[in-house]
Amino acid sequence: TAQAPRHYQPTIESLDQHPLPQWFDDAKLGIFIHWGLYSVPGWAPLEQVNFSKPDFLKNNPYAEWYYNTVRIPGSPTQAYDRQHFGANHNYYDFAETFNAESKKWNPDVWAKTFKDAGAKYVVLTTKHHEGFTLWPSAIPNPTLPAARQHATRDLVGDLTTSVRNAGMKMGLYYSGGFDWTFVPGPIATHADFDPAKPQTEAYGKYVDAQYRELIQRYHPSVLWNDIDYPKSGHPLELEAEYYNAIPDGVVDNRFGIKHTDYDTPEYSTLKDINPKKWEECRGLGQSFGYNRAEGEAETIAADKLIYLLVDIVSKNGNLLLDVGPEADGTIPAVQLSRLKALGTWLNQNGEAIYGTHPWTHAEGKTADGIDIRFTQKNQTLYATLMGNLKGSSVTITALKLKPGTKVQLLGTKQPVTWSQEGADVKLNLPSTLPGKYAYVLGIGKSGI
Ligand code: FUL
Repeated sequence: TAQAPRHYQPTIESLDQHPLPQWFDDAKLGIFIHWGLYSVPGWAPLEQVNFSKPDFLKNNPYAEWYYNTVRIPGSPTQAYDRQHFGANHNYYDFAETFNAESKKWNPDVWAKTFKDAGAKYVVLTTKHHEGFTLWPSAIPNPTLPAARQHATRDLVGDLTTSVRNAGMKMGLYYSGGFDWTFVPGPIATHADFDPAKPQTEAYGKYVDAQYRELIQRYHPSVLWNDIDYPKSGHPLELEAEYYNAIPDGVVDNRFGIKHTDYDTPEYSTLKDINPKKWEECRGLGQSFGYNRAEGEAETIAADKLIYLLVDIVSKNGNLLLDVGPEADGTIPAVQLSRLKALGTWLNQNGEAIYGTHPWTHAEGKTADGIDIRFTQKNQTLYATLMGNLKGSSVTITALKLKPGTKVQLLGTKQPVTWSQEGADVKLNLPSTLPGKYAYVLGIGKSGI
């Protein structure tokens, strides 16, 4: 990694000098939280995320887009809203309920849940597209009455404290591009995206000032901007100031400028090892915000979730896995069950995940068609077999080991014996396999 300059300047060249902090590369798993006024109705139609579908915005499965979707004539969200809250309901009325409910929340419980899931960092929405801020900002929103523009409790500060006490890094999401209190939209088609980005001087100042407030108050380890940055604002100055204040912080690629510490595919993974660090974000279902309509069937299965993480890490990515809590901070049981399965698996097999690097290639297969993902660390190559192993042996195709190479199944003490069979390696497995879903072979690398 390059030597960090002592002082960053507001230019792309200077920002590009920022080395990727080791902690972010090593972390592999973060928890994303979408929590806001939309958590009160907490509803969206059960659709698959697919931005290219013509009616995507009318049937938007992202529950955090509630205030937008509700204003698209004929949308299922509009029908839901009328049925539950009446025709004359104002979305920002939810502020009262949200402020009352979120007082019940215990941030230490979240921090423990995320830590137990194996996460090394947390990213919280401080302001989503709706414009409501999760901290009592001193920078007034000129478009809303004070009681409706921000949380009365300092939710950002309280979670930051709990997350740090639990030994994780704390990051902050902020929607710089859309703010429906400044330009309400609605955004009904893709053509509405650009005109919905507020560009006034006042909005640029507002965003610049709120970001500075967030940095000064909470010293975030991640600035996760969304959509874009207002043209009337100063993203280069902001990022330079941020790095000068927090040299081991990271910024994402959604500030509308060329510089980034990492790329952020959403509900899509990269197909091969990417030299540039990346981070996939997605919900446990098809929404980031809480959607009460989602249950077991709509939530990613535990095995698929583990394969997703393993696949991403083998290709130089992190997974920023989103939970959508209810207004009072309750994380739905179906989401908790997935976090628990992930944590249990990582507790046994985390050695093959945390602090690893991609190998020469990411993917492999067993002779009976089970997918393998490779990672490496120090002197060990890790082969994660993503499926149920049958029988007392397994063959990894197209892998050559030197005689005497030590192989171990993570979660067991006994060494695994093996034989080279032409281009393939046949490994003899213990009679009972440890854990579930995916099995990791640690292969002494000096032997490859
Ligand atoms: C998107 C937003 O529109 C979604 O609501 C969500 O916040 C996701 C992480 O980024 O662009």
